[in-house]
Amino acid sequence: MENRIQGKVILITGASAGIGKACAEKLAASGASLILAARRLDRLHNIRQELSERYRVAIDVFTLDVRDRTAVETFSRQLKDQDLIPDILINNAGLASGLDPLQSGNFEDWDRMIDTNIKGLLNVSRFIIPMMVEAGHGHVVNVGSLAGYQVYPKGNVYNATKFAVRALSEGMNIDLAGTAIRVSMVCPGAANTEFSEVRFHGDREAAKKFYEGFTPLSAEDVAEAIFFIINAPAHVNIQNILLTPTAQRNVYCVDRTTNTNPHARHGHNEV
Ligand code: NDP
Ligand code: 8X3
Repeated sequence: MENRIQGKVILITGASAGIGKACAEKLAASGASLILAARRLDRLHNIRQELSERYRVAIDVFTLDVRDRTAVETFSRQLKDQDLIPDILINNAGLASGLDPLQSGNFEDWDRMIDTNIKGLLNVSRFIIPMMVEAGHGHVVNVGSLAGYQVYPKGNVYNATKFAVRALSEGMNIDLAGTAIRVSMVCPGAANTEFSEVRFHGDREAAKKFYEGFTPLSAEDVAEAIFFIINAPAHVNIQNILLTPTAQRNVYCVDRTTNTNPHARHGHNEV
């Protein structure tokens, strides 16, 4: 396969773990220059050191909370000042926080998810896309989810944020008609990252149980799909890839050899 990634400047939000980190590795290996952003700068420094030594590519790291609109604006100005105009933006930063029925939902969890997954994605897009428009080219990849297609019990607000990512991806694509800028989305099913640990507020046992009894996607599987999307020729826009573990046909149909999962007992992911 032709490598169209080489030499591209790629901004990845949420690059300190999971899918974002796997994208950093895959894209560095393909010769891209990377701009990595997340809140945990220490992790980004380690990733930069490891990848730049191994692949000899330029990597800039920035501490960034995508919820903080002023910080995102300052960040985008810094990029401009340093002539770091992203050819590709991977809007990956996101999380699930809590798993509660709507009627007893935790307000802080709601705010965290809405502020990160919807408003954070909007903040970054709002400041980065104009740079692409000015440059006359660009590609935005939004990380949606299978959870943006089907609602599952107690998923409520997380589901809503990922439905929103789908709507925003379509909206961005339409609004950018007439430009050369492509907008794509990747929608993974269950992927074994720190996602569940974050969702269960640091409860590693609960997180581990979620992935028991079937083979989930890995962060690298998702990074492969993103690579495929952004490596397409400029006239091709792969608008969406929905990928699931083979054992997961939809959010309710997961072929588990064990049924010890706390979600399964409550319906989500029950075969
Ligand atoms: P991880 O928890 O492993 O990684 C999440 C990343 O997002 C971290 O790098 C974290 O960095 C970053 N992040 C979270 N909040 C913020 C913030 N406010 N500002 C900047 N960065 C932030 O989870 P995944 O890799 O699995 O998640 C990545 C994306 O994939 C999310 O959008 C998630 O919804 C989506 N997804 C995940 C699936 C899964 O099953 N794992 C399936 C479908 C979609 P830091 O804490 O350092 O800021
Ligand atoms: C994460 C996938 O189905 O575990 O977006 O919520 S799921």
